[in-house]
Amino acid sequence: MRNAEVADLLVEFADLLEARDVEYKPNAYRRAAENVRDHPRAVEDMAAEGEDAVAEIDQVGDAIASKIVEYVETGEIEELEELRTELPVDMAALTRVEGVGPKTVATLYEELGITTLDELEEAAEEGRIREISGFGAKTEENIRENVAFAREAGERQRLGHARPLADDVLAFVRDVDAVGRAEVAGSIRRWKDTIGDVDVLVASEDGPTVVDAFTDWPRADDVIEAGEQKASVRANGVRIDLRVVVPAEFGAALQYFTGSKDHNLRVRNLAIDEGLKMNEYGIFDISDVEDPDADQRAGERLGGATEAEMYEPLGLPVFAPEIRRDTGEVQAALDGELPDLLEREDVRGDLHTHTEWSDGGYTIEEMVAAAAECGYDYHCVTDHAAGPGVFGDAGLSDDDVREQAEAVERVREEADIAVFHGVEANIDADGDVTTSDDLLAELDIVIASPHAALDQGEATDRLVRAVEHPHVDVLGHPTGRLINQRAGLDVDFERLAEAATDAGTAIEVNANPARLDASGDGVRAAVDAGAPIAIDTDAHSPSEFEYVRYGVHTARRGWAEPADVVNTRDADGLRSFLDG
Ligand code: DGT
Ligand code: CA
Ligand code: CA
Ligand code: ZN
Repeated sequence: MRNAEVADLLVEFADLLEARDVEYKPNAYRRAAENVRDHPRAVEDMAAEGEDAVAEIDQVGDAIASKIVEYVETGEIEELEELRTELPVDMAALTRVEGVGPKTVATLYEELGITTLDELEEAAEEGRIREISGFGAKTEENIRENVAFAREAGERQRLGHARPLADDVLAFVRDVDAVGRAEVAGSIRRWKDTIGDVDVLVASEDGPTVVDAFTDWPRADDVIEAGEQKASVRANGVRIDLRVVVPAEFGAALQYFTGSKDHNLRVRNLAIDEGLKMNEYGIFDISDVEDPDADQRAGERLGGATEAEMYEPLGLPVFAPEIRRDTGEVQAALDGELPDLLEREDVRGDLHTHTEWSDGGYTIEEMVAAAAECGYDYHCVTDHAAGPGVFGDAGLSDDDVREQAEAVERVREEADIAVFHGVEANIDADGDVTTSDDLLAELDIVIASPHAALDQGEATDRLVRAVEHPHVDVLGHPTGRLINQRAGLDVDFERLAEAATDAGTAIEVNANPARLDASGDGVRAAVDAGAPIAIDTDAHSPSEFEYVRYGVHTARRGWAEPADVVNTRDADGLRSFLDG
């Protein structure tokens, strides 16, 4: 049983509770689900040790732990089965449609008997949804437009879900005696925000032995296919393709299977111009070959053991996988203008984090200590200010923030690193920042993020207003998207980046793997305009500091160099940015 299976069940539980208007509990189930999904241990094994073991997982309380144990032991959760009987729908698929939440699903079922995505699409096309009171033609149109997005979202995994599995399988195959080099390839090596499947490439003279070991990987739930040099398994809901090649052709295969297809096409065309042929077996001079297509290895072999051997005959460097996107990287290389990309070690602190004062799970002291543990020079405490889109009592009032300032001051006196205090304020539908200017003026740092009206479509003006606000230092998760779940705002990043440059406001790369917002394309616009960038984890617990790598690699997809990124500065450098 996969952790993903248990996590999906908890999400469904949350949705069914929400459909019945239950408060608070749904969010607890959702948070638990995400921590179960990516927990390094199999939750099944933990369940065998009892409820207490399961409750060790971050955000999993006793009640949820007991439901998980019930599922592992009996194959079902009684309470969930009852909820399903009352609302027998494909909740996961339906709620993937933008603008369709669990309560809408309940209404659609009660009014029209809709249970699946196909039925929803049909009802929208036949104009039956607008007939429901409170829905209207605009809602129906939205649903019709968003069904395709929802279908696609079901087929791709978030990077943050697939990447830890990829790391694990890579470590596992590297330990196999018959394996020489091993690397991931494909979209996972390019750190794309969603992943179709994980590609693993191994250099070995003994394919069958490697395939045997791979299909015995303990985390593999089932073997999809297994041949002499290739195999595919499924693990925690992710398909993993393994390919074994001889060492002399490893670089060629790695270059080929890393992609992207468009990057490879661009490079291959350069090769053709030079009378060369490159493919997954190597790079060849085919000027004396009559029929080069007859044999994939025909011609004079120029290289293929390493990626460098593949690119070098073309006068090209080994491109960082993140920028192999055919967005000008080949021309930049020929012009000697490739960026010197940001690295994780360049990041010296986090600008956006939460504590138990709002919806985080840990104290100010604990979060500061964890930041120091990461080797950071400073830490920023930015809990939610009350405002539109901040649920329940998670948002702090002005008085709360002032009280927290005193608490931060006490921690600051004992801390080994610099501590900055601020808030994550809210941008309303019109672009106003809803916290009072008086309070914002007292704080070291102000993040402003959209949390409400995330389905309004085009929102560039709204965000431009926010970055131009005199007290705002960082625009948090600009589009508000949730990968595979919510498309978020439509933003013209070129225009936003210009405004951010003029105002001296940083555009955030929110490194939470559900967000990766701004994405690589947004970062690229910021870099081109010269706008400052902030890489933030938005950590709600110490373990989430680890997300920084997703932020760094996303920024690299947008060609970010250390100088583009505010939090590569030391504490004094950050202070001068915030004061500027
Ligand atoms: P994914 O898995 O959908 O997230 O994206 P990729 O890029 O990992 O794609 P995948 O797994 O289908 O193939 C891995 C790489 O192999 C891809 O990036 C480029 C290369 N590749 C696969 N099929 C073709 C092809 O038909 N033509 C070319 N030129 N390259 C291919
Ligand atoms: Ca792939
Ligand atoms: Ca593949
Ligand atoms: Zn936040």
